[in-house]
Amino acid sequence: MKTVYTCFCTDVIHEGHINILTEARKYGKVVVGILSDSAMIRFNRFPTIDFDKRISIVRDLDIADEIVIQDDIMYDKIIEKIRPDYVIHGDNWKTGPMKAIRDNAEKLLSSYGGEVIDVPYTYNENVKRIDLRIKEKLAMPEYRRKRLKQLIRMCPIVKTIEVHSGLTGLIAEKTIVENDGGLDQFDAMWISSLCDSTAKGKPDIELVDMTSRFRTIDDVMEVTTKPIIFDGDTGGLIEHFVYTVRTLERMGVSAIIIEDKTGLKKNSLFGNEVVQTQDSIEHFCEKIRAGKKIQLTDDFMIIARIESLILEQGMGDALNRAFAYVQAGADGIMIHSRRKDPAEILEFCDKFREKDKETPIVVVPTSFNEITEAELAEHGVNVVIYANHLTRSAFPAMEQTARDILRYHRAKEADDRLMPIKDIITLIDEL
Ligand code: SPV
Ligand code: MG
Repeated sequence: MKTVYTCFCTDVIHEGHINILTEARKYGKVVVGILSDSAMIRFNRFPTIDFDKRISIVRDLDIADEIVIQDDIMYDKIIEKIRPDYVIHGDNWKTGPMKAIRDNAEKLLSSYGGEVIDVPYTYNENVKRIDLRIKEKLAMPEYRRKRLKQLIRMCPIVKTIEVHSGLTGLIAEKTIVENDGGLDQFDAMWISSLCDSTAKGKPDIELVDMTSRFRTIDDVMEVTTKPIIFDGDTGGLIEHFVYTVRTLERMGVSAIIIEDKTGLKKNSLFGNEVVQTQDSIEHFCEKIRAGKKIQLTDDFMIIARIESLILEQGMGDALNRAFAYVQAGADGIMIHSRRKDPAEILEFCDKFREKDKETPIVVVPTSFNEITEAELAEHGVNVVIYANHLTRSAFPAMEQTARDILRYHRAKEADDRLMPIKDIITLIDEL
């Protein structure tokens, strides 16, 4: 009896899956792998039901002879374990990022005479509707809000990219790459005060008011499902901050990061080149406590951002503040630096972790950009934020186009570099 293997990473079984299983039956004993949560989030979506439930929906079908767990996106370990004669999959994995998975399976199978079977992928109105419902569920506030905490538990490091509009939200949502024999995508989105202000042509001095910042969140939320970390600047007056927390929590934002500065806030990357005042520990703790007291769910996180290294107040001050803020109820600590060398960030993380193994640490490696995610994770960092990179990549490209049109008195020279019109008009999915 031959063995046929297929891997499922779905929350809902539909006719496409039944079709694969029915086909598989024709070839022999059917083994179904259920992809683990941590592998699923690297190339697919976040699961809307838990792992045990995903196993039981396949078991209830009563078609599989055996159910196994597949821990990795790539098939190396599972093929070594069960040595199937065939791996069967919908033919949608012949193109796009999933092609890397197919290539991997085919290569492994061919080493001992096994084969890949591609069955026509089922995509009809019904499947489309199911797909859309899963996406919509993931975008609902109660599902989206708690996802950052879930990701912090599941991922070695939560990868977060700056967004400031529906379009940049779509880039964060949909970009998947094949790299180092795996697939990868961003886990979360950062609504940066710098980039939200810059997109409106305004300085990053808490000038763009909260109503307008909420509007940006709404634009992003309309077209995405991933969790949002909101840059709340100083959080403003305590009396105002509690309203901000309430609104963000209701919208389904996962976390606000507030920085321990007071007065006219300027962007941290200016450091001491401009006048910036650090808040007192007592007052900032009061702000954290007020925010924690007002929130209604356990899902929402208030993350305290420490500016001591930016303002050259020393490592001792940074650590004192970190422990005080955690004591006041902060759900995470963001430590910032504008040095190119990550040494002070790593020293902070190591010293903080000596005493606190749990509280999530967030870093923003804009200046110390040579350090890798794996190195940060080794020092206990849980969330990495690429805080301004989509804005900084778009601006020079747009400026170059404007210059070229002025220089050549026509658009041809610029156009050759641009996204084709056909691609732009089909970029956005329609319902
Ligand atoms: C932002 O992105 O607005 C931040 C991070 O606050 S930084 O610009 O590095 O201060
Ligand atoms: Mg900011």
